[in-house]
Amino acid sequence: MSLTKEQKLTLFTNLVRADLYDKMMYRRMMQGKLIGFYHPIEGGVAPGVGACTFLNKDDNLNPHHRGHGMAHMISKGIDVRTFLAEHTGKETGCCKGRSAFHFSYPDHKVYQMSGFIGHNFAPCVGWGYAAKRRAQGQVVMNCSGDGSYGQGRAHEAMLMAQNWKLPIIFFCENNGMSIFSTAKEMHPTENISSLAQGFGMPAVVVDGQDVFAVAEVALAAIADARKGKGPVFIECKTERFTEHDIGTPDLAGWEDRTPAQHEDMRKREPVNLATERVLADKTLTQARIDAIREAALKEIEEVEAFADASEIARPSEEELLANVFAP
Ligand SMILES: Cc1ncc(C[n+]2csc(CCOP(=O)(O)OP(=O)(O)O)c2C)c(N)n1
Ligand SMILES: [Mg+2]
Repeated sequence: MSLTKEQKLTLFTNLVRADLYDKMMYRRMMQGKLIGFYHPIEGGVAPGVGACTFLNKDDNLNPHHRGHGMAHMISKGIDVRTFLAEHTGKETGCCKGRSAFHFSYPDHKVYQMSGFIGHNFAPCVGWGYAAKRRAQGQVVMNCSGDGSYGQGRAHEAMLMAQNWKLPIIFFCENNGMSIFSTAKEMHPTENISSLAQGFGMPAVVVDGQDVFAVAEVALAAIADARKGKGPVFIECKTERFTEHDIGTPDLAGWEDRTPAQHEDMRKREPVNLATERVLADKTLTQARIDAIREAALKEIEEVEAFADASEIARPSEEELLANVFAP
């Protein structure tokens, strides 16, 4: 499935936005302006954009925790002002600033952005079952990392999804690491997607640094799932350029790599790769690329101003005590 010029433009714009938003989040965390944690997405921004840019608003999305799902969710169309306000602990946040980074966007069928690894598999089966019963062509984009596929519930979910031909895309963002453990230590096979074979589920491995390649396979999987062909497993080979989360030392993988390996990894930076592509195939001119970047920076300025000017989250005593069990 080859992409149209319009599709490439949309993907490129979302990629640039997601990358710049990540840099803003990193900066704000270092400035002490965010509550909770931040798990940077630098180097791994393309899979979320490729997977989610062409989802419909009423498709279910389980976003990956890296970047707190920002690449996924801005591509699906959430209002980023409420994303940043949430992370800044403000009343205008999507969950009124109560959540740090465990939040939701029910209007966009993002019912959980969660840091609990593997939490997504059981609900995704439920959403997939509901989508199949509704028969309106909705799909479930179920994103998670290589780390989550060691969990039993991932296997149960794949079994049920394939058995019942549910419209679920098992979208694995394999950056080769789970905090301090490498995927090589955790998985006996080179490709995590080979797990899908055991369930007779189609699987594809894609270069996760190439947003256009990811989008092509995602579009094909979404189309098949909408037609009722059942689940598909997509494995994106991607990277994590930074520490796991800001403040956590990186004891395996990242620090163990030699400077030369680091340099090699960074040669395949997704925004640079996409820029080379759109210039080479004349999808965009340099002037247009500069304008996209400028527009994204302006958008970020406005988003930050909104979050900074908003009221600090102050739950009332009544709210704090509601639903608290007291014997
Ligand atoms: C159930 C559970 N176990 C352990 C953790 C601690 N933890 C947070 S992120 C993470 C690694 C996740 O690795 P992966 O799924 O590959 O995503 P990545 O962070 O590499 O993008 C772990 C083990 C957790 N959050 N939840
Ligand atoms: Mg990982």
